[in-house]
Amino acid sequence: MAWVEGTFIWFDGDFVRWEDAKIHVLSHVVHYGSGVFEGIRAYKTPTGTAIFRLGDHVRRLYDSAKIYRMDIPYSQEELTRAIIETVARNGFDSCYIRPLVFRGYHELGLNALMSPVHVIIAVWGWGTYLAADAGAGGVDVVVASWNRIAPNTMPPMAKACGNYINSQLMNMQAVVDGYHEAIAVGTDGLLSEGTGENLFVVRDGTIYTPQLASSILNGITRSTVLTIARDLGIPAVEQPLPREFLYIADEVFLTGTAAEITPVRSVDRILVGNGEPGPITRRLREAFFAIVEGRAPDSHSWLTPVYS
Ligand code: PPE
Repeated sequence: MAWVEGTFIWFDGDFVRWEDAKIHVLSHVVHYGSGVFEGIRAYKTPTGTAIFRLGDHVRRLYDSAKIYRMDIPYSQEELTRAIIETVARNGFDSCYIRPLVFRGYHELGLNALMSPVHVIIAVWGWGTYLAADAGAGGVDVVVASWNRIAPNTMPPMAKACGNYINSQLMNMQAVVDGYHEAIAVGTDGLLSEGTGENLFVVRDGTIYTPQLASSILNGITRSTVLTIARDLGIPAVEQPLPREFLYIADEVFLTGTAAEITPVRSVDRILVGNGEPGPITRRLREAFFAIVEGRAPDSHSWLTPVYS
């Protein structure tokens, strides 16, 4: 995936140069994973750069912080403006945006409440996330031998730094064994999600995705796909899904801000359908990119212009 550094990072209200955005090695977050973050994309549109579903991402950031008792020292409106300014200041046509709220340096020890809360916003160029050929042929995934974090251990709905140590175990297993990505099942044995993506399965013209209680992040691309499916008249349901549903699916795809809509070519080396991206995946991808790139009407008010 092509990664292009930004120039300025917003750090507690000021812009600092990329190479100067540093924290102490004894910051709480470094030792205990005590941070929450977002991943957002801005796209090039015919009328200028626009940020996709900015309000929903900011809201989820505040939800994640609330779950972890972190008081963000800015209002949602202030942070929203800061995100727009950071994109503008770095001058990208399209980019990935990473707001991060984290506990900083005070004293170590598990009591998190004493550490100061800091906020940064970074942006960078990020191309295709999962594999160079993801758009064309799709990715090969494996069902991980690790389980997804369970609901009463670490809350999956909070997009917290520490959650991703679980994702890393699965992703490393997949990559070392020659797959592009892993799919997690929950401790109940039912399908959950990818390491950084939500999961969709298509069979007989209906779209299925695990429900919120299946240890998933409440993905904004997931919600976008469900909404587009409704708009296109494709039936879509959220429900518990057994693992073997993947093997008999007509189509499987992953969704995420970074991954966008990525077709899955095989699961555990079993081909999905005939191994080509299916018609529903292709329709959803086309509709998704038409909206984010400003080629279709923004009927759900999902785009925030950066330069207005
Ligand atoms: N599940 C997980 C665990 C997850 O991390 C993401 C986003 C999603 C689902 C999809 O959510 P949404 O982006 O709202 O549609 N993963 C982010 C982090 C990727 C990374 O490598 O860092 C992302 O896609 O921005």
